[in-house]
Amino acid sequence: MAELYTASNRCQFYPQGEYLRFVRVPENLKVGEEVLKIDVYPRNNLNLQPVDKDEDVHYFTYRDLNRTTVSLLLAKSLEDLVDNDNPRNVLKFKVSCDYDDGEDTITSSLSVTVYVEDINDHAPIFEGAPYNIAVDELTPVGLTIFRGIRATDHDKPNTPNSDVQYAIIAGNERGKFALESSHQAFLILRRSLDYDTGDRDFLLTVTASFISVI
Ligand SMILES: [Ca+2]
Ligand SMILES: [Ca+2]
Repeated sequence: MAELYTASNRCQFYPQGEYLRFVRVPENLKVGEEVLKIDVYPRNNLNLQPVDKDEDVHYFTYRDLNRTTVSLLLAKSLEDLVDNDNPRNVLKFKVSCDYDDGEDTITSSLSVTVYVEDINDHAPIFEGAPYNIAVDELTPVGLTIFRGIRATDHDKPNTPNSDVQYAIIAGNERGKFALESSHQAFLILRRSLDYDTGDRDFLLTVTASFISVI
């Protein structure tokens, strides 16, 4: 009887001796979906607590699966964390439960570090398009005639998911224009223009795309 009483007031995480769990989840994990399972039994007054930043713990909740196991679930969307000018990749919290030795309540806990992976879920968007550019026919070949083409991609900054590549895909059949590079969409005059022979209107189509790393 005494043993049963003790057991029901203990808290034990498994595997024993492990105090930190690391898990990777995609940013598009849905609210209510599982982040990870934890074996903890017996357990008393299980709860989630903050570690560094108070707000981190609000992204998670848990559900009892059975006597031995709980499922940690996503409670709040992760979508805005990494698709952000100041991306946050890591959320930390701890799972705690109480151990009552008959005199004192001792809390034992397992720290959880969640790494949020960016998904390529934004396409580049041109700013200020369409662009109208007037060029003098006497403009020397090689001159940069427009620096205003710019597209932004709201995926995680400084990663392949948000890097933009530019290309002229139509309207440049006579090769009059070029972009400085696939990363720098400065428009350069490649061949001389002659208004009298029909160089009057060019409708250039420029695309912006993310870099495929496949
Ligand atoms: Ca993207
Ligand atoms: Ca993203």
